[in-house]
Amino acid sequence: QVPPPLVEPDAEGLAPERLRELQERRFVRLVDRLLAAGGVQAARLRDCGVTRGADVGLDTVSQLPMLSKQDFEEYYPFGLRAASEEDIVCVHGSSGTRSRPVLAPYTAHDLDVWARVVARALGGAGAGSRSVVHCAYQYGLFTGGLGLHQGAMRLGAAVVPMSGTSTDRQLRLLLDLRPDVLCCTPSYAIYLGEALRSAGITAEQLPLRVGLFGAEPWTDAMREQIEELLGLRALNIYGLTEVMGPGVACESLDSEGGLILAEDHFYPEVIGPDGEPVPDGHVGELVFTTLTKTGLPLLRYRTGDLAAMSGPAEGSARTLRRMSRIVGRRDDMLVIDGINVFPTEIEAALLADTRVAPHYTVVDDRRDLSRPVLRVAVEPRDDDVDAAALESDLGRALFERLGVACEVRVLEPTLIARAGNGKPLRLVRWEHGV
Ligand code: ADP
Ligand code: K
Repeated sequence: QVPPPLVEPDAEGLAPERLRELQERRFVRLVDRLLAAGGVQAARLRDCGVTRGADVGLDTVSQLPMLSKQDFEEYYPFGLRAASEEDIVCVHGSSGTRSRPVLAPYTAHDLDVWARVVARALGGAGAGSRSVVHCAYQYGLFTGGLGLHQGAMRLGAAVVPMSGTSTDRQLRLLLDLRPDVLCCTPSYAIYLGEALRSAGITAEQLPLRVGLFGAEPWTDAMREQIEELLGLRALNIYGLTEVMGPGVACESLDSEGGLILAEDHFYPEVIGPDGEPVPDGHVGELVFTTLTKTGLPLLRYRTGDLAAMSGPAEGSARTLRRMSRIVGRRDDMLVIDGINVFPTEIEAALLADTRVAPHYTVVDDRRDLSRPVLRVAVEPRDDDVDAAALESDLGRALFERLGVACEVRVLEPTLIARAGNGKPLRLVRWEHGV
């Protein structure tokens, strides 16, 4: 099989030395932009003795300050913005901690770069201007829907913005519009596949050839299941709102299981627990520097996502480096249906209700791959509480705060499992096949 052609050969096929030169140049300009914008990133650079871009280089990037999700919380809503108000053309967001969403303002230039990296990802999956892209990521503040949407249009494909429309309608348009490309979360892909199967539609009747699935962690077991249910090649797409959205990295048909990083725009580092650089092939935390972003340029943003880096696939025309799938998180962030959920947020929602005792357990239940469920068990303060009313009130409060439907159970006092130290087990992960 012939590998799909490059969408941006000048970038995707750059020789390593040329890439490095480009990254250096962009990095110096980024630091100048950050210094000119003022704000916390400029102040931290000055504290390190950096007063102009020419003071820095990628060889010494590890000496520069890092940024984390806490900075987004502290400088909410737009304290990290570097472009003027006139130049911001849209805002996206995802969940943060302490009920403050993570907000990302984009300039027209940023949206252009984003569309281009997503177009590359789709191109690497074999899509082209004759493709029909069925986009079932959520449209809205979340970056998934509109991110894939803009990229598909940039490629010249026809995108169908399905978002979270009813399953019946998803199936109908899959059959009637004959899309060759499906984009959604991997758990939704399994859900759709099972729905098709129950409707008596076989994979052979479907026109789909390839899918870009991401926004949440998944495994090779899920990949096999999706490929079998839908009769397509299932590829992994990765990104995060802070850095851009989906398209930061993506598998291609010829990338052999690694996700090709758009490292001409997002300079990657992998660090260990003490911040020290981790060599290729070893897992550490991904840190990104946005080399070209103007609305929300980030110097050394700690993602919390754990992965390993490697070189390009042997003999591939795609010369940018690859990262492994995300193998875990540094913190205890959970991702349910693509939505990031922090256990501290669950706790805050529960303890805001005075009927609830400070003993609770959150179960991240992934036994059914197509329907990950967050189960929350609480103990009431008083025995005579109306359990049904409390369950429905807490379910509503959690949905409002997290954007995720949780299954809430009020248990008898003392029923919640305690660890050796007598404290409740706060978080339990219940994996598929366990
Ligand atoms: P997105 O729209 O890309 O999901 P968010 O900002 O809502 O952006 O969430 C980003 C987080 O989602 C990442 O930091 C990571 O933890 C998780 N994530 C996104 N894509 C993947 C993927 N392909 N595999 C594993 N985790 C992913
Ligand atoms: K996510």
